[in-house]
Amino acid sequence: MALWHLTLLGAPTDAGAGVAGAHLGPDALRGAGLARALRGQGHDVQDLGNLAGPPTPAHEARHGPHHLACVSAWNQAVHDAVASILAAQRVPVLLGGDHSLAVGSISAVARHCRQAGKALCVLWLDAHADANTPATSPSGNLHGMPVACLLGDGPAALTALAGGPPALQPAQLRLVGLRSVDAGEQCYLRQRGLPVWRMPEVRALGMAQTMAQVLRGIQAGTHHLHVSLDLDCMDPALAPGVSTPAPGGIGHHAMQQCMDLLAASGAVGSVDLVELNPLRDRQGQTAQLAVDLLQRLAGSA
Ligand code: B3U
Ligand code: MN
Ligand code: MN
Repeated sequence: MALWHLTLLGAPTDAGAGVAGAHLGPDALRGAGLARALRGQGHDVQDLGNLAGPPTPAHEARHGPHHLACVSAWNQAVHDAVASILAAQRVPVLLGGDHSLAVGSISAVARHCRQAGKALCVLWLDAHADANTPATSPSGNLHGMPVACLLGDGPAALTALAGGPPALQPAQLRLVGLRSVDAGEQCYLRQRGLPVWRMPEVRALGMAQTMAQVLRGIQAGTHHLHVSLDLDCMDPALAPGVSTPAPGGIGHHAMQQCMDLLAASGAVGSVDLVELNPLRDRQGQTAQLAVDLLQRLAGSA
């Protein structure tokens, strides 16, 4: 296994979620010993601390997605910070915060890959498709829209972060673990031809076979694999500390296997660790699990 030069970056906001608490995620991950655990494996770990950004407004705007200005400000900050980390040849690990922040991080990764001549693939581990647009969203919450934003469909303040063309094309994404998909999202996934492995399929194939399909054609050296890990992909019995739990998720062993296979690919170049909600956690069990998973994802140096 290779030594990773990791940079942890906290984005303490829950402005994209409909439930309060994800803003406490970065510090809960630190409290669970994230940096220590990774250093213990031999990795070089830098922690930039938490980004600054606006507080989540108490009231929603009457029209459009909730807290768009606030979410955009956080995403701009995340974009700029992730771009600097990548320019320094380090692996950014974004500690969320809600999943809307992936627009900023992945937009920066996409720009970086364009410049570096690397093929980008994004693994989206999630119970949800996060593929609503403002027109289809049943909630108005922006953490349900980042996939569409990254494909160019969403509020301009977010889609523009990629700096020109959309950050991603559908074939660059792989969505795994889905089991809560809205009607509008179903249409969107089909229309855009997004590669999806829903829970029944993951269960039927097993994680090893699922990941073999997900990782087909991805090679260390030519490819940059971004892992966007929404902790609600796991079963809530295992990982209760999330804002929008959905039963029937990925189990402990399968999740560990998934991380091990990603580590073995040698292609992981950036990570989002999002949607931890410490207010819903039980004795820090979800935060602890997240630390364990990130350790496996980085592998032993
Ligand atoms: N699809 C729903 C629920 C949801 C999406 N992402 C999360 N929850 N975390 C929505 O609000 O768009
Ligand atoms: Mn998500
Ligand atoms: Mn989710």
